[in-house]
Amino acid sequence: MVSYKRLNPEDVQFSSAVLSEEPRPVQEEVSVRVNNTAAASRREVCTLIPEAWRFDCYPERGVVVTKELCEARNCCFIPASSPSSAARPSGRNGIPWCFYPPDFPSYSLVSINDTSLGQRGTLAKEVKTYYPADILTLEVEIRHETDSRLRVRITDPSNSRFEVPISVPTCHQEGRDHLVSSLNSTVAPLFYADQFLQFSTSLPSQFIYGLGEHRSTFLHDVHWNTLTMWARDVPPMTNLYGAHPFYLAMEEGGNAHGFFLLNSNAMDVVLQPAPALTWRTIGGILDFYVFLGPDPGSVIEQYVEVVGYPAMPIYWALGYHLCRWGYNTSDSAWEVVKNMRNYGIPQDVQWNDIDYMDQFMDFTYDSSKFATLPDMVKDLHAHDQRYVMILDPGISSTQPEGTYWPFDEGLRRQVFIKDAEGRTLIGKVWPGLTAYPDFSDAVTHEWWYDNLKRFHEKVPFDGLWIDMNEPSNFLDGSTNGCPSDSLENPPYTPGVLGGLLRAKTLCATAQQKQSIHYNMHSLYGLMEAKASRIVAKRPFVISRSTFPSQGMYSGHWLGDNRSQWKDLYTSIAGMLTFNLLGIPLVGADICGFSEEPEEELCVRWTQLGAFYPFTRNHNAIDMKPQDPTAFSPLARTAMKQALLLRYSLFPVLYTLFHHAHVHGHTVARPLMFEFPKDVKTYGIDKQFLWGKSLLVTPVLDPGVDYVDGYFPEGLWYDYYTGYSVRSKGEELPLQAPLDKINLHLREGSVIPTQTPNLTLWVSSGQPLHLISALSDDGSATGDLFWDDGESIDTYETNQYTYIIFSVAQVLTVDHENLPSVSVVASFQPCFV
Ligand code: MIG
Repeated sequence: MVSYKRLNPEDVQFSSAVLSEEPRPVQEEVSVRVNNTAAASRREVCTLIPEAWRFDCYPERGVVVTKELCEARNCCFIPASSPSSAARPSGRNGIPWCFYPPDFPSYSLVSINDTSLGQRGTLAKEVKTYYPADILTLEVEIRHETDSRLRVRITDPSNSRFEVPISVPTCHQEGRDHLVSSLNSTVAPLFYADQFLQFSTSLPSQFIYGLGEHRSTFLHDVHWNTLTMWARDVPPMTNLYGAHPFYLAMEEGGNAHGFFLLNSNAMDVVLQPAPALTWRTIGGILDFYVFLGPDPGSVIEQYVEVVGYPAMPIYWALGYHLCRWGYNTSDSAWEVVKNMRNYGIPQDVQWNDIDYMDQFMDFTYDSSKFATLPDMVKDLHAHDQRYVMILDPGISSTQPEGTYWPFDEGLRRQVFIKDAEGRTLIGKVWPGLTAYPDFSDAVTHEWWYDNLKRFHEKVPFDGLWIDMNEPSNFLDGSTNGCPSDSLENPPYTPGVLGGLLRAKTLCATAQQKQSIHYNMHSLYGLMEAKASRIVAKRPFVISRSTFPSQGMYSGHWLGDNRSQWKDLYTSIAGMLTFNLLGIPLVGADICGFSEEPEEELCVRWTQLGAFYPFTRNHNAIDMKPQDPTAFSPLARTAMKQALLLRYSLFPVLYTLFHHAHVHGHTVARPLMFEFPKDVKTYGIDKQFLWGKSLLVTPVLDPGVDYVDGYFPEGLWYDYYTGYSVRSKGEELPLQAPLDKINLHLREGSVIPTQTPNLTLWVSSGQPLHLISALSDDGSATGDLFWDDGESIDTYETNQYTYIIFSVAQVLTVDHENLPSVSVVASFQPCFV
C-alpha cells in the first residue's frame, strides 16, 4: 500500500537531485556524489545513473539525437546498447541516450498551507526550459477526498487552463493527518509548459495494468514501452479507439494502488524497467488521483466511484448478438435469424451495419435492398428478439437542400463542429463529404434525439451501435486541410499513428462548444454515447471510442480484430482491461472481423465469446458467413451448447452486473483479483473468472483436445461432472474436446442458474436452480439479484429482489470419490 505523510517544502522538488522519503540505493549513490563532489564532471554523474533509471530528455520523434542537441538541453548523453529511442517511431523504445541529470532544474515547493481537505501550496522554478510558454509558478492542491483516495491538482494560478468536463464527485473528509503520497515523484523533473506537461513516478513493481486502449497482454511490459493515448480509428496497433489514463499497480504482498490522470489531451505514457512511469501530456492540467486499495478489487471500486458506475444493462444486452458488415439485403439478415431459430440456437439480438443505410447516410434506410427492414424488426419483436443498428457521426453534407433533414436541420441549429475560421468543418467518411456533430453542445443532443425519434418511427430499433466516433475521417483534418500553428504542430507530438494529431481525424484547431478539438478529441465517443442513451427503458449503446466514465453510458466492443488464434487470445486481455476501466459490458468480434476463420477457430471463439460480458459475432464485408448456422452440424452444435451454457448462467451474469453497477466490481475478473497474494496469477490472461467463483479456461490453440489451466490453491469443481480437484496453486491439464469449454467452480460458492431457452425473455419464465460447491467444512455462499430486467433504476427505487444463499454443512462430502456439486434447490423466479 502506498503510504502517506504530511508534506514539507523540502520534500517536494520534483527533481532527481533530491532524495525521496525512501530512496532507492542507486539514487542515494547519485545524490551523495552530487552533493559531495560538486566538482564531479557532468559525465561522471551521468554514468552513475543506471540505465533503467534514465528518463528520456529527448522524447521528440524523428530527430536523431546528437550529443550537441542533447547537451543544448543540459542533459546527459550516453549512447546505450540499444538503439536510441528517437530512432524508433513509437511503441517499444530503447534506453534513452539523452536523459535528465540529477541537477536538471525543476520546481520546488515555496509555500504550503493546510486546508480543510488537505494542503495548498505554490511550486516555483527559476529557469524556463526549452518548451515554449513554460509556466514558472504553479499552484498545487492536495485533497484527501476519502480515506482511500487522494487527489492532487497542479494548475496555473494566473491562467485558467482546459479541464476535462466530466463531473467527478468530491467527498469531503476533514482532519486527515497523513496526506501526501510517497509515490516517488522526484525521480525526474516536473514539466509544466503550455503544451508539454510531464511528470514521472517510480512504481512499486513491474505489475502494471490498465492504460487503455491498446492491444497488448493484460500485464503491461515495462521494458521501455510507450503507450500513446489519442482516440484513433485503426486496426490493432498503437493508439487505439479509446483513451484511459488509469493504471493499477501491484505492490508487495498482494496490495495494490491505482493512479488516474484526469486529462484528455494527446499523451504518452512511458513505462521503464526501474520500474517507473512517465506521464507526458500536451495540454490541460495535471489532475491526478491515487487510489489506495489496498487490494486490486478495492482500487477499481475507488476508481469507478470517481469516474461513474457502469449502467445496469437491459437484460437482453447479455444475450447473443449477431452482426455482420455485408448483409446485402434485409432479407439476407432475416434469413440468418430464421435459420438460427430453426436450429434452436439462442439469439437475442440481430444487428445491421452500414449496409442498411441509403448511400450510407444516418437516419435513412435503403428502400430497395432493405425494403423489408421494418418487417424484419417487427418479426424480431414478435419473437422476443431485438434490433440494433449502426450510426456513424459523420452527417452527409452534399445532399440537395430540402432532401436530407439531419444536415439541413443541423445547419439551422448550428450543431456541427466548426473549423478555425468558424465554417462548418467538412471531412469525409462513408457517405462522402460529411459534417461532424458537436456532442459537447446540449443543442446537438436535442437534434440527435429528434433524428433518432424520427427514424424510430420508421424502424423501431432497440439500441444503438456507435462506430467511427474517434471521430474517424478518411481525410487528415478537413477538405481544406488545417491551419499551421502550434495546436496543429505542437512542440511535442505524442506517438500518435501518422505523426500528426489530425491524422485520420479532424483538425486540432476545430472548434467545439466546450473547447478546441485539441482538447476535446478523445472525448468524442463519450459525449456521443451520452447523447445516444435515450431510447426507451434501459438504453443499449455500444461505442467504439471510449473515455473514463463511459461505462455510465455505453458498453464497448474491442474493434477490428482478425480471424486469427492470436486475436482470440488477446481478446481476453482487452476484456479484462475494460473491466478494470469501469466498462464491464465488453467483448471482441467473435470469430474475428477481418479474414475468414477456420471452423475450429470459430467454435473455440464462440466458446470463449460465450463468456464475454458482451457477446457478439461480427464479420467484415466480403468475408464468408461465420454465424453459427454457416458451419457443419458438429461445429454448429458445439456453438449452440456454448450459448445455451451462457444462457443458463444468465442469473450469475446479471447479478455480477448488479454489483458492477452498485459497487464498481468487475464482471469478467482477472484471477489476481481473487488471489492477490499468489504472484503466479499476476500475468494470467489466458483464463479469467466470472465474479469470484466461476473459472473459465478456454482453448486458444488449434488442433488440441486438452488445455493447461492454472488453479490457485484450493478446491475446484468441474462444472459439468462435479468432480473436484485440490490444487496447491499449480497448472493442471484439462480435457478439452472441440465441444467443451472448461469451467470450474471455486469451493465455497453457490451460483444460481436457469434452464435456458432461445431468448433470455423466454428463458425468464423458467425455474432457477442453485448449484453449490462446498468448502471442506461443507459451507458455501452466493447471491442473486433479480428484477424485471428492463426498468430504469430498479435498485435505486427498490424494485428488485436480492437473495443471499448460504449453505451450512448439509451432508458429508467425500471430495475424492463423489461428484460434490449438487443442485440443492429449485425455485420460481419472482419478479417484483
Ligand atoms: O470503416 O461500418 O469497427 O465493426 O463493421 C469501417 C463498417 C467502419 C468499422 C467498425 C466495424 C464495422 C465497419 N466500420
